[in-house]
Amino acid sequence: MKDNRANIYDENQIQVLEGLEAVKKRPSMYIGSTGSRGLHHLVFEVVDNSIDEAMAGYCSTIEVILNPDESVAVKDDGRGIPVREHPQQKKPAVEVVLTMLHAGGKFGSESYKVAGGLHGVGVSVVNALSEWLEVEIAREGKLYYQRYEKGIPVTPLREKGRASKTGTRITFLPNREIFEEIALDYQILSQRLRELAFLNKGIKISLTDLRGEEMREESFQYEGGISSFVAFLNRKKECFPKEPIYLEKEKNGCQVELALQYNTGFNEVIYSFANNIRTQEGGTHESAFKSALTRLINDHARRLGVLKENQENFQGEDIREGMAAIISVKIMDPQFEGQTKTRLGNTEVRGIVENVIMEELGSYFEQNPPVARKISEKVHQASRAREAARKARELTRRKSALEISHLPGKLADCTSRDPAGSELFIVEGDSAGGSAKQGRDRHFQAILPLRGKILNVEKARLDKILANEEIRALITALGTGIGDDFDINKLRYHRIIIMTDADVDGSHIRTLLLTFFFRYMEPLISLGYVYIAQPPLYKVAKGKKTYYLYREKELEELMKEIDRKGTSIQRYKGLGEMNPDQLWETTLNPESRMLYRVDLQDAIEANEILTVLMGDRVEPRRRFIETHAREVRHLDI
Ligand code: 0RA
Repeated sequence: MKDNRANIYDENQIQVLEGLEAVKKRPSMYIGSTGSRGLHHLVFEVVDNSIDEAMAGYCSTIEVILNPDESVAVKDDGRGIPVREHPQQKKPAVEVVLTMLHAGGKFGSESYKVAGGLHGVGVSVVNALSEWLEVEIAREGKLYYQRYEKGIPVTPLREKGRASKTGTRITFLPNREIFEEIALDYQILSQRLRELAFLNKGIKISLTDLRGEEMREESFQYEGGISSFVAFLNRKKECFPKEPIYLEKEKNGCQVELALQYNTGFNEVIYSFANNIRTQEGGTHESAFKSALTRLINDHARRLGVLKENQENFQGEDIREGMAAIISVKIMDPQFEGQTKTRLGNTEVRGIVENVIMEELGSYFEQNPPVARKISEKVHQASRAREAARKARELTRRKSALEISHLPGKLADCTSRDPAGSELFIVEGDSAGGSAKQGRDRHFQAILPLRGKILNVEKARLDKILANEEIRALITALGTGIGDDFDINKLRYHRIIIMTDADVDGSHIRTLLLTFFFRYMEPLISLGYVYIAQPPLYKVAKGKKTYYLYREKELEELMKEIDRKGTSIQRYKGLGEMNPDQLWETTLNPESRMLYRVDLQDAIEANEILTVLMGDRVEPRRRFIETHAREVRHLDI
């Protein structure tokens, strides 16, 4: 943007707020962090000043040079920072710019410049956080020089020669006492400088790295601006139109630029910018673009007969499928809002952008009917595909009485969302459940405690079991639905581990669960997703050593091996007797636990057992449980 007004800079206009002590004390307040981000921010801060010169129409080349001593030079061919004495401060204006916070004073509302967010804090912040900084200015036929250390001038501003051109060179070494690391990353700089070159068409920005054995250099200059940016984003794809659609217009002091191109993929990529700052959270410019585009495409699709009278409008997401677009605005006083201050809030921008796009893109479509038709047809396809997908989803999503959408409250879920690595422990009793919740590895182990209540349905048939709250919680936790609606692809854990006490009640609960899985979720069993945890039967302590024993035979063998003197043997009666650490060590930890994988035969047996259990004669049932409760089979996986 060429600023044709007379040179209205006046040393008076630099407003002085405060010195640099505050910046040195709390650098993160000004540059976000003292890590890599903050470090690179220093360079971008200086570059932004040169870009401001370019946006005002006075600068066409910016060079960034990384020196072997880790200092960095940013050189531009702008007007040069003013050097005459500042009337209030009684020192050269450049010194005011470099030593006083917010001393930018570039006639605020009359040129586009970066403001708000992390940007626009001023070069004085860079000076404050540098071990040293040297400035060279070519202006009014002379060359000026001044050096600073930690933000304090160590030389006066000196004339050191004549100059035929104008411009500024700022060279600085970030202060090692402030930054964790002062080595700049070539890639980070290169990426942003390329972006700035796209966003400010025609400006040449170069990056030279003199630090390594071999010099490295890149130069960015795009006559096509953001149109080249879109072509760059789509460079590996098949796209249309061949040249991205590009429009640019200034309206009410707001400069609007849009570039867009479709590719044969399905992703939507929109990058929006305000005053060269990426607006990650969008804002008024981005939403205005989307709604204008939706309206235009629908209008044209109707006019071209792609959309029939009885059909509904295409939706935005169909219109943007496979689209890469950049929307960039430059305005006087950008308001950055949102969590990360990357949403443009200016309300006046909405109407301006909508208007510019309706007019400019509208006339593009009118002048290029084949493009309008091709886009309409592509959107039509996207819309049909989406509709088909929706119908398919609905068919498989038939609501069953048992479908509960949110996870049960007592489930302590794992953080991983990868079913293949996730485990669900179904734990008997609240106390063992509590220990298991504390002892587990919450990344991949989920705990669902089951109350004894399930026992009360002893005599009930399975439909009653299904009505049981505990079972319902289990179904929701698993995620698969049941019966006809069962969908193994929705299973949330590939190991479902039943963890009950080695007593009569435990065995009963296990039998009920296995029968339930067998009848209603059979694939879980045939695919080998169901396991039975094997808690230890004994804990034997001798001196500093502890043995956990999982079988009677192991106890016998151990007793033969070791001296019984000073040995304590504890027989575990239930899971509740173990503290969380012990439970982890013996039953949860994949490195040390024993698991038994249930097979179809087990499930069939469980089913038969249950039939006996549900019989009316109490005696055989009791005997049955007692004999089977002690039969624990072991099979390591
Ligand atoms: C204050 C006023 C003017 C320009 C600048 C600062 C300026 C700062 C930097 C930092 C790096 N390069 C820069 N170029 C310019 C306006 C000067 C005028 O009206 O002549």
